[in-house]
Amino acid sequence: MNKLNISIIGVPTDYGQTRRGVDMGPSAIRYAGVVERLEAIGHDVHDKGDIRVSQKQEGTIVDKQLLNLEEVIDVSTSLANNVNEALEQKEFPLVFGGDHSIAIGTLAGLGEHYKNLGVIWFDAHADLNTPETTPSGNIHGMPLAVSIGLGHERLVQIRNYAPKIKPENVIIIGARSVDPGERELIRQQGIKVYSMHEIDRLGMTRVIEDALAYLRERNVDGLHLSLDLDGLDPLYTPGVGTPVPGGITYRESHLAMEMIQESGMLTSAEFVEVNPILDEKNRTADVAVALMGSLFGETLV
Ligand code: EXY
Ligand code: MN
Ligand code: MN
Ligand code: MN
Repeated sequence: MNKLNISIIGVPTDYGQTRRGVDMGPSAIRYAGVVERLEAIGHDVHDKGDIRVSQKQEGTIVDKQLLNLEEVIDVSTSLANNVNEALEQKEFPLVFGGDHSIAIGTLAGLGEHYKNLGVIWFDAHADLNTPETTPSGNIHGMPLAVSIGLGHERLVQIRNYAPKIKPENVIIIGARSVDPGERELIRQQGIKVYSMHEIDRLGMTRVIEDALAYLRERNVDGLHLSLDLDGLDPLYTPGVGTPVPGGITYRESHLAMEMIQESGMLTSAEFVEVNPILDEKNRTADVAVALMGSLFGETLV
């Protein structure tokens, strides 16, 4: 395990969806002991605290296809600047949500530093909706579309460049709730998806082996893990805003983390959608921290 200089950035936002509580995700993850856990592995951990999330701006026009657009733009811009700064200081950005719309900011902060960034999107959902295809208007269902350059211009252009990542460098793992518009985009853009069906048939070992081999063939110069805790089965992570039964098991997710760690390819990560209000005690944050232990080299023996 090579020692990392980890920079923790909290993003206490719930603007990407409508269920209260996910803005307390960063506190729940800290409460679950993430700093001590990563230091115990031997890493240098800098908790940079939370980015400032503005109050809901009253009186803005409500766009039903893009709820809280102004607030999400603000959060994404601030987060992108913080992630960019962490990279400039040669630190490893580790971002805690907050709902999955934060990935717009994380990827905007990462994108300029890589020519060919690989992304593993661990999620029950594809998060590939656009304002035209979204069934809810919730921007946490759009971050992957925005990051490949599709969606509202002011989200796509955070930090004044686009796209942040290339669709052929994205791999979605755990999908089991994908909307019609997202299926269309997956086909059109050639995005690689290992749904729960593939995981059942191939097994997680083969899925991760194939995924990492695919990214190596694409000569990625970095690997970002965007881990949505709803990718796991709600039996293990009940404290999420959009739970979908029939997900990834506790051990399969640890195996995935351990294999990503062994690959030596990981350059940044974010853990999102922890909602302590919907949780049983702090279970979902505890799982998130345990997964980070495996991702950052905690040995089993
Ligand atoms: N696909 C649905 C929508 O766009 O509203 C549900 C999205 C859930 C998004 C969560 C973060 O993964
Ligand atoms: Mn340091
Ligand atoms: Mn998601
Ligand atoms: Mn999800």
